[in-house]
Amino acid sequence: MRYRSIVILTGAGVSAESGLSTFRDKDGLWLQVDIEAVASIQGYLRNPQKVLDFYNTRRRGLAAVAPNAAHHALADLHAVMTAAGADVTLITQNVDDLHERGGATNVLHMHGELLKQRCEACGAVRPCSEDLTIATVCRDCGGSGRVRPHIVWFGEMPFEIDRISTELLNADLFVAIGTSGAVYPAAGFVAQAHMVGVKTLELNLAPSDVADLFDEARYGPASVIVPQWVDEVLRDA
Ligand code: BV8
Repeated sequence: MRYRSIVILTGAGVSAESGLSTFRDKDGLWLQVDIEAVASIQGYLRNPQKVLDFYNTRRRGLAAVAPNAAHHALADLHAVMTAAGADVTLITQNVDDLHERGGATNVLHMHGELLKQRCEACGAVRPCSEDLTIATVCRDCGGSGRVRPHIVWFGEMPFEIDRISTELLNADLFVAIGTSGAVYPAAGFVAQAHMVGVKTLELNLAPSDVADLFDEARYGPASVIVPQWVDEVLRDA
């Protein structure tokens, strides 16, 4: 089938084979730390340096990993389909930069990015490659103690939700890749798509929490099943 508008949602599973921990698998991040203590606004207000250190460690970890075949295949899909006049919207829950390093452009990071910081005092968002501390000074307003990771914590509104809803309404295919379907509103996108007749596909290592809502599903490692799926789509492009 020739698609004219594909919306893709990725989760931690697409970066797993690059060496980044997922959250809810057997050795996942949320089994190693108290999720509320390090990924919620309450945790940040209670102990900001603890939260900053959690993200400092993950930001430093990016230097040791590289994009895998799934990241590269999704970048190729976007490039070829847009050149053919179709739309591909790549939404990720991931805060790493592997989609970009795999060649993707216009990635929509709905949960924010490890390599960006935001000043709570003036709202300025800037690139962030160094560790943040509670003494970090904002280069825009000069305030200190208010610079945080540009990350969406539990209880905070994800970015670009309205734009995502519009893209879902106008799509003819919604694909979820490497996500457990445990976190909302992202886990609700398949239901939103299904309600308006958009075809839905799950590409994952194992069935997600919302697997039964998908029209079609393929299971296996992302580095194998994503390039296979992209090749099929591009054959019909
Ligand atoms: C909000 C920060 C509203 C960044 C994250 C009760 C019911 C429903 C909802 C709620 C509820 N109580 C509270 C809520 C809301 C809450 C929520 O959904 N909680 C859940 C836990 C119940 N959601 C929120 O708080 C969101 N905000 O709702 O705001 C609002 C409204 C008005 C005003 C203000 C607010 C905010 C959600 C974002 C939170 N931030 N992280 C970071 O630190 O990284 S979420 C966290 O989970 C990560 O960001 C991650 O992106 C996200 C989803 O995880 P996955 O990516 O799916 O990873 P996971 O490990 O779970 O799964 C990996 C999958 O990959 C598995 O399926 C596995 O099989 C697969 N896999 C593994 N290896 C491979 C593979 N697949 C392929 N190949 C492989 N090799």
